[in-house]
Amino acid sequence: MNPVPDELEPADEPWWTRAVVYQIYPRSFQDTNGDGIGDLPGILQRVDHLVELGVDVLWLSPIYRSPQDDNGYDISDYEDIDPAFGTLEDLDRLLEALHERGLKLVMDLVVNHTSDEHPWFVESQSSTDNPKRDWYWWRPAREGMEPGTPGAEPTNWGSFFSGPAWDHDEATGEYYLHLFSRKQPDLNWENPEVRRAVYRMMRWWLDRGVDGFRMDVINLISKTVGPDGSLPDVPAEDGRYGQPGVAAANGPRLHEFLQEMHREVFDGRRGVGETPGTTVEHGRLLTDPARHELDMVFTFEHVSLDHGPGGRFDVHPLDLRDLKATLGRWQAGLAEAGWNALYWDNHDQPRIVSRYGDDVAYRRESATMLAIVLHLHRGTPYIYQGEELGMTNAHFTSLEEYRDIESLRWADAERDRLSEEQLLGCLAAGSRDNARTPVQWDDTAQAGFTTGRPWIAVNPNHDTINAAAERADPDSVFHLYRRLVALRHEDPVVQRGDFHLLLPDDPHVYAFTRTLGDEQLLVLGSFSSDPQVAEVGPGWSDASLVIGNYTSPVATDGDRVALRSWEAVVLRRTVSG
Ligand code: ISL
Ligand code: CA
Repeated sequence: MNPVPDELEPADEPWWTRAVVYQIYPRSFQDTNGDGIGDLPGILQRVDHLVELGVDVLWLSPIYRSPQDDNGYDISDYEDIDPAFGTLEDLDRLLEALHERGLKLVMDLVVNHTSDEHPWFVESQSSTDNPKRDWYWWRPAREGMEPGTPGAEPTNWGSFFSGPAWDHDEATGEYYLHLFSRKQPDLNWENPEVRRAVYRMMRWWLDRGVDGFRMDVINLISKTVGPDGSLPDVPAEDGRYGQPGVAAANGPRLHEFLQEMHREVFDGRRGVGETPGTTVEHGRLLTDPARHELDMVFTFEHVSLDHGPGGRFDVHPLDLRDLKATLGRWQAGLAEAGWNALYWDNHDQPRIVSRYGDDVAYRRESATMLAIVLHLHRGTPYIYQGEELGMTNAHFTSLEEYRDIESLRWADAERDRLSEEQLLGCLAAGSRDNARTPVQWDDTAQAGFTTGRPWIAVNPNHDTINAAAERADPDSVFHLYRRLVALRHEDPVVQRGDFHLLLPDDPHVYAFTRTLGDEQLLVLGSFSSDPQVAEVGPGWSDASLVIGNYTSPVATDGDRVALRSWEAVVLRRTVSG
């Protein structure tokens, strides 16, 4: 690796331009007490895995007290730990262990909604004149309709988890809004008391020592609401519920709320926003440092390109040209101001190697190619637990194996329309549970995850795909990820170089350059099992190899680079001004 000269490392570059984040879904990471559920002591026990990988930040999916209707994204106490995961003391111990090793801790912040068992909602629900009534979205039935009958909901918004986004409350006769499950009522951010309560809670965590927040569906906190408090219907087929996004996301007060949060809460500590359905233009406004809103955003566009009209359960083959165009647009749009979060996998996405790669014949090659391509973009890369081991989709074969509320509710809703075989096919391709099977540590009975019965089945392929095997093999997915993390730390071109997309029309090769001063990197990735030739133009034949996923040298011939099955190469040259 090139040493980093001081003049190339301006002091005003924020640390996350050099950082890699690791996401843990605690429930599936490491169990220590045999109840089959991963826990905080389990993370503490495995901190060395993070250190070995070299990552800088740990993002923890929610560990707060929760009825676990949506695996912790339904919080009933923001200032306590769910007993399934441990105690506040366990969290403090983990925080200390991370800080000792120079890692930061980012907590998941779920404040678009709470659990219906949160005391705020319990109060809000108790009567129409309760002081907290207005903390949530309560509305009467549609005019002239009998409350509780189909179609009488205040608007035609559908829940992201199937069915209407409104639930009828018998006791007070009104409906409350829940964009996710009925146990996840949406908070009303229009109410300043709600915002103050959230900021107070965030400061409480920062005072405890955490380093920042990943903000769940943060662009849903501002809804399109009329001066009289009315909420609009959305486009939908007659008698059906529509996608609520157009009315419930990216509302007119989003930027105002985030700037207020920044003023009230942050003192150098940071926030990253999860923003489904956000455009590049929004992304830039949200992350332009001059605006003091968020430090980076997760986009969903590049992980929705293989979805048909039926969404995540309607999966089609990827057209690589769409992927290049999409990520290229985000790179260009946030080039001058703003910052991208880079990811393939998280707890909501099927495993990338099973999706855009080939998890059968070319698992190692395609997993490493995908890693190289992603990590060479401009932005902060995220690694989701197991991705660094080349873990694959679950390949479940019966409905009983599924646990995810979104998957189960969707299957219920579609049962009349689709055969069991069709349901299973759609779930196998699209279910969030694909990412939620336990981390495969070794080849023993439950993959080293638990001594008990895991809450969700361990993937049987742990007999060959596991951390112990990956660690032992110098050419493994794991060791490639280690090299990529080191490259991000050391190479200013990887951190800050300008991005330029090449070969936009090539259906099989992903190609781009990164340029900083007179240093240029060429990144090539083949999305094919067949040999490919990339027409890269003159001047690369003497370039040096920075990183690749084959051990033997790369073949360059004049203006062309030959690529083997799922091969990725990164070349470096000096360009004269
Ligand atoms: O398509 C969607 C909305 O456009 C959904 O996929 C949704 O945006 C996404 O799943 C949001 O995810 C986050 O919030 C959910 C939770 O279930 C997920 O696990 C979390 O990552 C509700 O809190
Ligand atoms: Ca446990």
